[in-house]
Amino acid sequence: MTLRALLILPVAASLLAACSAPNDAAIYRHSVFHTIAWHFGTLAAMAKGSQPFDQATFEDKANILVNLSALPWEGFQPDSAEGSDAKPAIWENRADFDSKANAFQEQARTLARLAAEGDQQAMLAQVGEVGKSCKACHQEYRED
Ligand code: ASC
Repeated sequence: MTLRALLILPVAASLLAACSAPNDAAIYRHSVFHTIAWHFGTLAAMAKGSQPFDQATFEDKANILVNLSALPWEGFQPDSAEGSDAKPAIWENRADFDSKANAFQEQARTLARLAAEGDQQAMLAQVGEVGKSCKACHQEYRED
């Protein structure tokens, strides 16, 4: 390797990293969304019938979801779309994005309330409503 190549490589590598690697804010929100998907996955499996219904587990997961649903939003910092699936439209339509984020949190709170009340049919139906509120945002604001 020539001296020139040795000098250029680190510069090229850092430029490439700046262009394509997710930034810390994106890594933060991705980790929260993955954690949400993990817990929601159990609820969705119960709603689909691919996992047996269990009241205690359902209640536990619904409460976890309420707490997690408040967390991703501070990760959508200005100029943090780079290297992620977040569409620039988030920052162009911030009020709409925020209202969809709030709708998801509201649906999660309803899920936890229904879980505490213990009407199994209502709880399982509400899983679908939570899923719809995830999807509403993904359709407009996430690259698929
Ligand atoms: C999930 C997950 C999503 C949502 C969505 C709901 O578990 O990872 O993106 O639910 O599929 O429609």
